[in-house]
Amino acid sequence: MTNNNLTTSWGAPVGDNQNSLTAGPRGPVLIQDVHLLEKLAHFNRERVPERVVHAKGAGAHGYFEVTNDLSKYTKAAFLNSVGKRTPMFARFSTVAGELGSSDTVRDPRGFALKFYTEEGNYDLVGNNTPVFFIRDAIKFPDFIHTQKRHPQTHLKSPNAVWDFWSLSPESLHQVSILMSDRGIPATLRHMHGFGSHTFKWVNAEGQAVWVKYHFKTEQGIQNLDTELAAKLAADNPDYHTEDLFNAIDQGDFPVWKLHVQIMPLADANTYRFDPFDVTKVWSQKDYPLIEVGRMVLDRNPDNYFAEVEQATFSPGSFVPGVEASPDKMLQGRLFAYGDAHRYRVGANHNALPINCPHAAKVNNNQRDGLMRPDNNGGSSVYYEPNSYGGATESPKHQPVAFEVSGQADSVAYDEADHYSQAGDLYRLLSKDERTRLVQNIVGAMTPVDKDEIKLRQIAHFYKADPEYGQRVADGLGLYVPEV
Ligand code: HDE
Repeated sequence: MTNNNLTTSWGAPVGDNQNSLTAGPRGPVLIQDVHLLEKLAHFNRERVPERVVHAKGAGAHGYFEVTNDLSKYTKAAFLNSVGKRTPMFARFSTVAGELGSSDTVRDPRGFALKFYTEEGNYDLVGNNTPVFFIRDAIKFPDFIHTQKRHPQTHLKSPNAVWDFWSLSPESLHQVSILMSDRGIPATLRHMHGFGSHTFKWVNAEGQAVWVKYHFKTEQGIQNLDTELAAKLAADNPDYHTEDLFNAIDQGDFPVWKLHVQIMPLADANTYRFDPFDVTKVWSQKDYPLIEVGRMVLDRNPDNYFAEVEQATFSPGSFVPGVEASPDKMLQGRLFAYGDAHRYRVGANHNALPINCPHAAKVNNNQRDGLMRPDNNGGSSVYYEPNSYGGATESPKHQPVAFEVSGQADSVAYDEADHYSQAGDLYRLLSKDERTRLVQNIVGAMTPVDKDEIKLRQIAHFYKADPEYGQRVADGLGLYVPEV
């Protein structure tokens, strides 16, 4: 029976954990109290940098089960054969708040999924909304600056938020979703999830299609009203985190149904708008939802830091059968996430238990780097090509070739319609939902101290739907000159 001695990090038993080693009863403390030294030093280093966005989050383990075999569209093994189950880990998060911020803020929710497939880990790093505020990665740091704190006051700045959005009209669709009831989900179990971007699926014959992912909550959509959300933010800032943990702990496992929209490759050239523009959804009349499977979360983390804080998801963690689309936001993210992980968790972040591919064997020539926790490849061959039986490339897993053309240039999206889908959304809402949408916007815009910003934003609402713009203007007590 192993003893239960308290030990140092080098495994030596600790004699006294209550009293520092001192010269005489009153000290001074002796520097040779190595247990004291180590304990204080490690305590100083407990925090790793929090995520620069999506810092506050909750995670859970589960599985994905195929209910409809789509191998005609993708050769991804985990999506083939009905009944197949793949272990997975999910992390849900807010966007702008710091690690200790409230769960019940008005904010998109991160919906990050890691599938431990037999062909490597596949990460789908989406949100609970199908679109995003911007559609070029180059604008992301500026956008997030407006969501964070003012550099002087260290306070949130409605001026910055609405100045940026009113000068970036492509944000209108996502702003309308954010300000609607869906902006504050009742729990993390009662919201949908989306891949948001367009991706490419490739089947075993090398034929490709474009694809969009939709995770529909089986719990049903439920949202928090603004007042209750504000109260919870004060009384229980971890309300969503607690709800997810308790639901799973009590066996009330949340389930999402995965559907996809499939677009034939050639349609991208003729569709009425750029299908890679992540501020837009594809009409489900044009590309209906096709069932794929179900995601069940049925196990809580044993340790939050080890499994949730150290989890690293990347939109670039593709597996055979899933590839990138030219979506400029997705392209930017293919760099950003790996870079963030190397900075935040270290170059060997994928060797950590939560991130390592349990169902596939890592076999490459990456060696060394800070905190390498495994045997670093042992004495195996450490370069390629080689004639000593080392890892070899497998040409059949080369991403499918595709045409690229055009001048190298910095060009805006060829699409100036920022309004029709935001207007469609407004007209889709019930009377009460519209009233709450307008109230939320008026509440958020009232502190803005420049009418120029307010009027510029109202003009966008107005172009989406005249009633939408007029009601916001009335709420703000502003006269809207003919737009
Ligand atoms: Fe993120 N995003 N993002 N994002 N994002 C991060 O990665 C980034 C975007 C999303 O639970 C960061 O590890 C850029 C869209 C989620 O760990 C960072 C752009 C969508 C999570 C980053 C975007 C997301 C992140 C911060 C513009 C939905 C949390 C720390 C191109 C489709 C994942 C980190 C988790 C996290 C970069 C836009 C969702 C900085 C550059 C669009 C769910 O790498």
